[in-house]
Amino acid sequence: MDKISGGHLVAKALKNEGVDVIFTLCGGHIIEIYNGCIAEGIRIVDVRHEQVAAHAADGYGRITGRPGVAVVTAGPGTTDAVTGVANAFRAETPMLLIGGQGALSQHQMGSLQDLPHVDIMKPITKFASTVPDPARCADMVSMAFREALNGAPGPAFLEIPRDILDAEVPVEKARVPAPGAYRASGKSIGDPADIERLADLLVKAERPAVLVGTQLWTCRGTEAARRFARTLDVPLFMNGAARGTLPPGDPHGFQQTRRYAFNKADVIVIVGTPFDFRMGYGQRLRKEATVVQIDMNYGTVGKNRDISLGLVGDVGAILGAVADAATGRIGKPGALHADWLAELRAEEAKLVEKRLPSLKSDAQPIHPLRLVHEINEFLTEDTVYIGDGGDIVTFSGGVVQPRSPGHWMDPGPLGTLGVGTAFAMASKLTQPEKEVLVLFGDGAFGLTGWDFETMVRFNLPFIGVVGNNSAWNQIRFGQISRYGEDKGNVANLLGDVRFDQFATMLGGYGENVEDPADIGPALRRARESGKPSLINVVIDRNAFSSGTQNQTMYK
Ligand SMILES: Cc1ncc(C[n+]2csc(CCOP(=O)(O)OP(=O)(O)O)c2C)c(N)n1
Ligand SMILES: [Mg+2]
Repeated sequence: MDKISGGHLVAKALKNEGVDVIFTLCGGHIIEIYNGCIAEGIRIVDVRHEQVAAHAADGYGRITGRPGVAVVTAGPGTTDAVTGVANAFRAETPMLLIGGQGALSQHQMGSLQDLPHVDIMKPITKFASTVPDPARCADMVSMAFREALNGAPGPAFLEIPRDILDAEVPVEKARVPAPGAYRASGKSIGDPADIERLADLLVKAERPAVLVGTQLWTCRGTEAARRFARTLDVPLFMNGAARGTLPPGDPHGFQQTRRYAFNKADVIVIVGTPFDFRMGYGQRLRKEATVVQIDMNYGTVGKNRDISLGLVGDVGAILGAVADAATGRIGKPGALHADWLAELRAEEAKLVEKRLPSLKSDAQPIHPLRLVHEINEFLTEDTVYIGDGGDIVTFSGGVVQPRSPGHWMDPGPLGTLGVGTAFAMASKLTQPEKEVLVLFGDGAFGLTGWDFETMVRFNLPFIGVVGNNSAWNQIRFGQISRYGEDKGNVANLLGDVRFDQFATMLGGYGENVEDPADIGPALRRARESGKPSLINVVIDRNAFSSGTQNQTMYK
């Protein structure tokens, strides 16, 4: 009778889900999973900190649409990964964390690295469980995937005790769900009557405004959103991973006038992003406006703010269906809201004009806006932009425009510093033909920066830029404005670290930049080096983004 181990069954289930790489840091509890991965041809990428493994799985989930998988050992391996799982939870990313555990036969006896992992993970996952039997290993991995992809996606956690992973069971005793046979499509459009209502609302609207968020990318709804915007002639604002849905310069794409539009609009449609702090909990929308919310998650619709209409389902499929429903009702195509679009375009131009001097500033230390402007100029259609930092990334939000959807990555609403290197790793492993540029804050880079070495070891070239103000500057602003200079510069100043030298020490490419004219050439040399790189850019510590100055994140 053929036998198979629990660890090998785990790998079989990963393979059936289309997982081709796991992110891990080794530990005695989990080695049988490695053995299974070798047998199944799944790549093993080993990092230097479990937080990075979890963030990389989060990144993999965002980029591929398939759950990313991190495998970490029991106890500290699992607790180190908590932040990565939590980040994926708030960002609604599908991922699976597998944690080791002491042998079931020694349950509660005080085995090495024993902790109540499932209890720890419960509040930050959609599903968390122990695997109680080797024959259930593949079955429970597929169960975890189904739960991770249920509605708006999120992380799942499985704890697998060492004796369960190591034990061998007869092959015919183990359930191994077949590829494509244990999950359903979630591409629903909700109530068809509501599709008609929304089409009607938008055709009759005078000043509509539409915001598309990360779920649009999760649903791969780019084409539907483009068709929706063009058919209904509505302005589209893009958020999170939906940035790039319309390329820069598109007549329906707007970046600077969101607040202006939300203050004046008569119909506002919010797609795939919750009314959380980024939206002022829904309070930054004109009171009298008709507000429509479309989301994958039933629990998000109507939360924090009353709405006129809610639709739940695949947000791309819904936008496509609304465009179809509207097509027959529109007279002259493309002219439905021409005056309103022209008004927004003029306002947009005014705002761009106003900050132009800072974008072009020759000041030293370098103005942060000059740095992000240079980065925006440098991006190609195939550059994935990753923001990992405080104020420097807030600056970039108003300037950097990715040329394609899914080419903007930020932590999401948990605001976790330290995602950058891991997201770059996930990107270069899954789409090596794409360039990756990460903008780090100097504080953020330090949190997980040792995995720069992993990028070197696996030959994963990327362009890293450290906006170096030797401070945790986004927090420093709030402290100074509240307590004054004397008591405000507390616990927020960092040393002047030469991150370019850190890169070269680890076998990468590095340059130090203090003159703004050198930013562009340094970026190009980093691109040409074909190595993981860090350009250390010394920026002005006393320039703050308007978002930080208004402390909008705390309002
Ligand atoms: C893991 C984590 N710790 C702390 C914070 C709080 N925080 C938000 S922004 C910020 C400062 C970031 O500094 P840096 O990365 O150097 O960027 P800068 O603001 O200086 O541009 C801090 C500490 C956080 N968001 N995440
Ligand atoms: Mg800083």
